[in-house]
Amino acid sequence: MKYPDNFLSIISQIKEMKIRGAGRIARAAVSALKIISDTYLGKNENEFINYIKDAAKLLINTRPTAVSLPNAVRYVLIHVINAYNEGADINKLKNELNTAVKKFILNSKNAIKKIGLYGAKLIDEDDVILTHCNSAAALSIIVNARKMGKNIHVYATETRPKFQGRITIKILNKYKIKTTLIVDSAVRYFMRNIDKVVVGADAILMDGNLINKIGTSTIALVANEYSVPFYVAAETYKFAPKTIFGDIVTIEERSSEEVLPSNILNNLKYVEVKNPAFDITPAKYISLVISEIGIYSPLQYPYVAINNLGFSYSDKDPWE
Ligand code: RUB
Repeated sequence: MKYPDNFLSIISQIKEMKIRGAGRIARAAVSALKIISDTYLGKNENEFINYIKDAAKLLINTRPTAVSLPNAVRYVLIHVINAYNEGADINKLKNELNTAVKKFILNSKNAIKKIGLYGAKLIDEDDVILTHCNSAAALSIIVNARKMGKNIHVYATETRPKFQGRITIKILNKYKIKTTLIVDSAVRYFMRNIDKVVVGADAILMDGNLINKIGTSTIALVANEYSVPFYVAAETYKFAPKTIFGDIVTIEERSSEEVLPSNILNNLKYVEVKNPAFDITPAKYISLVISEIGIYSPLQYPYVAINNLGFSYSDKDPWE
């Protein structure tokens, strides 16, 4: 079956990182499933389910690391497949899908707000906060601390090679938050000035380890060296449920072009470029995880997150 253009456009925008950040990717993915449902004009329930499953596979293959994406898709699919198994007709299936999509998006936005409210309480007057990349959840904490009237200063890394730090500084500037932009390699140089590190999450694994933008683990190590608290802002749908069954989360390796243009690289016969987009921060370097259902140690977080995912997890995915 041919996919609608606006669905394909979401697929390419996620791949090209025009839609990026784990939470935004998840919300875009469920909106893409709604497009598939809305544009299906047939009346065959079985065909509809297969069409949705195929679209789900395309979506989850756009970027491999942020588990918010499969979690969001899984949430919607499980609702639709359960209704199908109970004999729902095509209209009921579409209704189920719409309701699940709306609910996921609403819960996701509310989660970011709550993380901001809880996390801001951990920020003190005159704190200097370091953040990395561009995370809506981490920024929610920082912006809320400011809205609570706290005088804060933020150091933001530029986050090579895609410079997500430039998005972060624009948002901080909009909220009139004093900000210092630094190159990624200056993190250790400045750590003596920092009171707290706040970052987002692409995935949190069963052992409490965090996967986030490349460079996060180095920041955590340096924070540990300087005894600076390292906080992770993570909605519960950042938990990777399949790690319970031994699955690993793949670290995305992106094009060398993002680091060095191929017209230069092609002339350097002995040079290669490696461009992993994420790295793994061991749980022992994480002070606290701030989620929408509370603040936890990294080792408690997986247990509370699985109960809040809104679907029963198994070693098989609903699109398989
Ligand atoms: C973004 C990134 C963010 C997390 C959390 O990477 O690593 O820290 O996704 O973001 P990329 P959020 O730019 O490669 O997608 O809190 O907004 O979900």
